[in-house]
Amino acid sequence: MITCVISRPAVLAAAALCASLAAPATALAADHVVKMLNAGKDGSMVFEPAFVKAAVGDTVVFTPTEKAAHNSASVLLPAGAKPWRGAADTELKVKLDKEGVYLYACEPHKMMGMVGAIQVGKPSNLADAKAAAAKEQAAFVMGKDRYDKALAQVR
Ligand SMILES: [Cu+2]
Repeated sequence: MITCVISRPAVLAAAALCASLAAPATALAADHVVKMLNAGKDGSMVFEPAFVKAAVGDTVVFTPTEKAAHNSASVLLPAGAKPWRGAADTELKVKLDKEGVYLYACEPHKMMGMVGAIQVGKPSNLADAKAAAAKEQAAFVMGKDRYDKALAQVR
């Protein structure tokens, strides 16, 4: 015969857990971590993920997961957005205040296709972003389709 005995402290702990699970979710702005890697799913010298879909007020955290003088610098921005340029192998937080498409690159490895894109809200400047991406990619020695692959995910 099995007897189920729950002590009073255990019941209280269970009740507290249920209360915390039932608490309404607060609408906090999200952080999107983008790793800077020497090698990733898409090859060598990559941002991962190379495409982020975010909301206005969110933050992208460029993280030097692997070090090789990686940084993140903006290449194309929606109107009114502030350019950024991170230091080598250093975490950089970029707050996304404006709607649109953002292109960025790792300055030392841009020629190797170490680039990425961010979509915030409506991609109203997508045509400009595609044109700028095509121009940039033409000069790459490898990873010539990385901006295209990132921009193909814009919805
Ligand atoms: Cu790099």
